Amino acid sequence: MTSAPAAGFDLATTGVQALRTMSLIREFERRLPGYAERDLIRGSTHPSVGMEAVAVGVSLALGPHDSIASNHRGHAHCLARGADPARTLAEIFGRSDGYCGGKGGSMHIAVRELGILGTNGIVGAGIGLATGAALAASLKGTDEVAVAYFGDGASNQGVLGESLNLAAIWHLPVVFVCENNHYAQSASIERMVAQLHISARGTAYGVESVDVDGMDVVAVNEAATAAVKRARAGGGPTLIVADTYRYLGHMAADTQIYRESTEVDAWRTKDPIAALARLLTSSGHLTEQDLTRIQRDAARAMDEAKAFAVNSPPPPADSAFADVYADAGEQTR
Ligand SMILES: Cc1ncc(C[n+]2csc(CCOP(=O)(O)OP(=O)(O)O)c2C)c(N)n1
Repeated sequence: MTSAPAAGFDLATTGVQALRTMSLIREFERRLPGYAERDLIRGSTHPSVGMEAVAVGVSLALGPHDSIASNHRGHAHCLARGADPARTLAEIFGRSDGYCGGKGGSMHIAVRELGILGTNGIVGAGIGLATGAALAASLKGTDEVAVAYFGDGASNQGVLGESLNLAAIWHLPVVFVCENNHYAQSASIERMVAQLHISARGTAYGVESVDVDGMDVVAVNEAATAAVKRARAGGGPTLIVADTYRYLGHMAADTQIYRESTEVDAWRTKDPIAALARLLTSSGHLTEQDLTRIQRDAARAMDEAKAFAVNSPPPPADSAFADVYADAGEQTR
């Protein structure tokens, strides 16, 4: 269920925008396994269908100069941050009009102008990158905030403890967002972690830590807004642990023998998009026709993105060694 918003989350504007973006992400992600089957995608992609409320709730709390460091399940983080679905899909297809010229693919999507430091195939690596971006902001004296997205599996990586500690002692403007979808690939969190309350790890390092319903975009946004406000004001880091679930397999080829379909069905009843749609219609902000139009817009955007991506050529062979190193003297953000 999506909670009734407190002051600050305006259903008419932010709520409708959240529904549109979540619907676009759902449409984008649910099409990926089919593209992989048709060999439009080489290598693995990790869809986040079911988890849309986290990326969107957090992104709506950010300003234009903030940055995010993402993980292997990162398309939603990019799209919620404002990445163009066509250029994102072209990157995933390995085409030259992709954000990284088609040479990065699903797990290396970086968009400097949007503060997207990159999706990342190394589990946990984005945590250190966001902490570094926050350190840079702090040293430069800007009010920029950095977000690290990572999973429950990544919470077992040592870099989280190191980053929580440094962020705490240096009051860094970083928000650690753990998307607890209950699985790390095929391993359930119960098999991998003795302390199931991941937020306790943040508390142990002296970091403000909160648990939030990750299927509730309003709740996520309220937690993220508070965390970003604190960070911007010099109040230091926050760990947000969002309880969520991925409906599809870890990646396209996943047979999912490690979980019961009844478990998936139970989580689907808490669907974050359906819940927000119900809230927006019951509160009179949208009609059933509006919902149909939003869904149709998302489908059309994806049809256009697919046409753009398939018509984009692969990067030319002689560009293989371009973009490997930054140009000398190039400014960093
Ligand atoms: C350092 C490292 N170890 C292992 C892997 C293999 N691997 C890829 S995704 C994944 C599971 C990560 O789980 P989690 O952090 O919970 O994110 P989720 O996939 O659930 O979104 C693993 C173990 C990797 N890519 N990098």
